[in-house]
Amino acid sequence: AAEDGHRAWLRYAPVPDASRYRYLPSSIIALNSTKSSPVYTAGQELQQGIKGILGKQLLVNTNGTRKTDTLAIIVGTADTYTKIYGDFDEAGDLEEDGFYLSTEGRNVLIIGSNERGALYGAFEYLSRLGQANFEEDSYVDNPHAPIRWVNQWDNLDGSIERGYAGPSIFFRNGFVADNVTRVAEYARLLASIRINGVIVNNVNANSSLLSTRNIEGLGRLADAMRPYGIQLGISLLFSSPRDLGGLPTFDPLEPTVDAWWANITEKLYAHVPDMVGYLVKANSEGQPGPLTYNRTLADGANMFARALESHGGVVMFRAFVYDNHINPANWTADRANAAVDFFKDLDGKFDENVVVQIKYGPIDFQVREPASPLFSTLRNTSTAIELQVTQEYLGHQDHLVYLAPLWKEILDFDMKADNRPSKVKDIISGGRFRRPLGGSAGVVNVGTNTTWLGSHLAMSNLYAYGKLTWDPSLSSEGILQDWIRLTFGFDKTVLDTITSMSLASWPAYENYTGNLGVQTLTDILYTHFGPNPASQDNNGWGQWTRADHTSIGMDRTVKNGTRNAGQYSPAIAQQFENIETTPDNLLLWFHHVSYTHILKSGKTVIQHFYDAHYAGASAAQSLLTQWSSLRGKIDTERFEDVLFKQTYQAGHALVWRDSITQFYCNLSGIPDEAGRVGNH
Ligand code: GCW
Repeated sequence: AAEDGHRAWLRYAPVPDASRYRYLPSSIIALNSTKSSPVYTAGQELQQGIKGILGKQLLVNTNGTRKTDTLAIIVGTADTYTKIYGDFDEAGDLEEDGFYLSTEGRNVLIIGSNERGALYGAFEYLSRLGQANFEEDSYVDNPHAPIRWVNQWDNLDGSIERGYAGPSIFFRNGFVADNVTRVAEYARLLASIRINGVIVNNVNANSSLLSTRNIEGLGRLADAMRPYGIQLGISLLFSSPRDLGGLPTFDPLEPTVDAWWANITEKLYAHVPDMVGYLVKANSEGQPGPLTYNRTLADGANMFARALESHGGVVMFRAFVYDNHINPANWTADRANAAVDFFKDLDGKFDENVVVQIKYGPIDFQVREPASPLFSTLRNTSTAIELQVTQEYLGHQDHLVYLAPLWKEILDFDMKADNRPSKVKDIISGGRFRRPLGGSAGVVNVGTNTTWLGSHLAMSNLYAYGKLTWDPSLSSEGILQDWIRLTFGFDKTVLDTITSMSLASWPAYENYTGNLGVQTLTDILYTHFGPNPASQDNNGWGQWTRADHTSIGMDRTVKNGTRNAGQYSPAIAQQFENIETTPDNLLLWFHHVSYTHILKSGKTVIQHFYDAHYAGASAAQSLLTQWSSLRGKIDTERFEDVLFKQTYQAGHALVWRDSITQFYCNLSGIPDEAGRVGNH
């Protein structure tokens, strides 16, 4: 059972009704594959998976041969396939990283547009078998966007910023780890959800990553991930030319600085020939950047773009640039304005291999935010969305919060640029503004914990992240149920219970931590864990609620506030400017209102706070009850592990409920109509 956590959704557990499978090919042909290539990996994976799921040991042949007298599972690239077997009809429909899967002919065909696509097809086939889906079918599956990366915020000393699953699998004591077993296993998990790039170190980067020893180490990490079609990338510290290189400056327009980066980049490619690129956090939260020299953020990004260009690498330049010392006494100051303020005049000034990586909302991974207005501001710049699998503001993996519904709300949000359909998902794919690049980055932060994320149930978020980067039209529930079957098996009660728990979890968490768009009312200054509404205001971080004795909320209107609503396209701006057309769940994000303001529901704001916090905490009790009902239906180890977490969440939700309701009761002096708050 400990193994089950480790193998996550790739357990390859036996399916109950394997005999329903009409026939099983008797061999696997991994077309012309050499050891360590993704097609070779696909062959091995198919062998291992079919052994586990159907109990049959198949031989793997790594040479394509025209004659197949026996039925075979043929896996390979379109090129190799056509050379040996001739054309197949769907060849023209394949896009980069896509695949064709056919289970209805004589042979099972798994044909990738490239090697990585072939591996994705093999995982797809195994996912179907693993869920006892034996339907005969043929289809092409292509990715929604080319960039499907994860970011790890791992430090060289082995700690992980905002990581809740133990120390790093990538680094130890200042260096790249010697043992790369877990790295390869992580790559395998990621490949199965069609992730193609991993940034291995923290965006708050360290220049000693670029030491000779570490560059060699990065080569080993890349070697460990390459068989899974995963390319390595790194985060860079902007001031490295000075800090590590000993130059007097790190000015991006200084030729010696340019040359320094070109040289380091050469060195990196010598060890990591397929390095995917760089991720850069500049001029944010104390990080150095081009603004230090009065250069623009585009000057900074393009410096890395030049160094990477001839190698085919991409620069992910983060839009998370803001001043964390803004003045709360200024009614119109607003951190939420920062990204558009910094980037709007730079649109079109970035090199072609730069992608601006934008957090989903204008502040910082809160339980509820509107989509960032930057998505519709940049028209001539490629963009990607940054999501967080690690639950920084969302309960540190000690609370169950299934995040696919939150992500989908953002991805499906229509920015109405130029009054034309402009869903965030179609902007980041490159489609809406016809950009060559785009996609997503998910901050994952797995660690050495055997469960990867420190919680069995949190793994649904990693699974869903990958699935949505590939196909954002998938439903939250559909993704979840695939994951449940693959992770926990076929018991109908288990499926229904975990489904109901997961789908209730984000609304519950929002209810007991921060409703009406007020943000997660957590401790802003240090832990980002547990209730601390008092910490939001009166500091330079700008995650303000503006709560006083009579009123609450950020006035982000153009007419009277920070003008943030005006950063959206006119149709959306008008909607948020106007209190009547702002949805209740974003009311306090955009408006400053009295506690007695009447919501669309007919309740006052303060009564909604009380009711929602009680409802949320009660839903958290129900998560525990529901999980408890699964005793005996899940192996003891995973059952007990999750039971412990759910017990904690149930208790912590009460702490949240009471802290928040008491805080606002004290502040407003308005008692709870139901008499639950204020009289003790
Ligand atoms: O909100 C902040 C996090 C930091 C993080 C930063 C960022 C890596 O609390 O821990 O730093 O966001 O995204 O850069």
